[in-house]
Amino acid sequence: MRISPMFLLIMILATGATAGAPSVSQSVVSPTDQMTDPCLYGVPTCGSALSWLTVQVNDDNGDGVPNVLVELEFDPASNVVVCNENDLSRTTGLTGSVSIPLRFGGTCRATEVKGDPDEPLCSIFISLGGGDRIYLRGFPRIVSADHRGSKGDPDEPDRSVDSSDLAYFGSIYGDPGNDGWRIDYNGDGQVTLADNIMFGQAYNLDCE
Ligand SMILES: [Ca+2]
Ligand SMILES: [Ca+2]
Repeated sequence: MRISPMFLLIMILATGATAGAPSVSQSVVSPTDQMTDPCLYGVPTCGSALSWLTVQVNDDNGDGVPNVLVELEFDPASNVVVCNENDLSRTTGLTGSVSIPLRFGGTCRATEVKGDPDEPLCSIFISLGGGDRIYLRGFPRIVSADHRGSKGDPDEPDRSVDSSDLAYFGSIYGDPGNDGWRIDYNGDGQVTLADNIMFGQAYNLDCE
């Protein structure tokens, strides 16, 4: 099923946790909290260790909050294509940590979608249960190695990384300009060999 990019939510539902309530400032989202230009990097593949988002849910004392449901939610108005929606819900373990595979194609930039650079459209929220939800993180970008399609619409991601994506990647890599953000996969604010290597690791992978 096709889901478009723009708005990302993580809902964390407290389910009988013995620690305190989740804290926004004490929780840590990796690797995006360590990035200069934070982004979610998706690789459309099954069973790959290439790209994960790890959320360490802590309470006000910095102690991990176990048994909390963390859920990624993409805004239907975006054009991110997810491999399997079942990936998007995971529960924190005893230490309060949960890792979610970022298995999707497509690209999103909040400022392109709504034209407002101050509006954090690609975001994470924590739900504390009982219908309460609080904002955790915002991402200005969602990127992936899947830019173009060799099946169906050639201008849309198709859940696989092949020669059409390589051609697109190469065209930007040679002259990043204003499109450089689309292939800055590691979120360091630059297009370098490191991004090229990440693309190479994703090449020939798909959701099957
Ligand atoms: Ca593709
Ligand atoms: Ca980079």
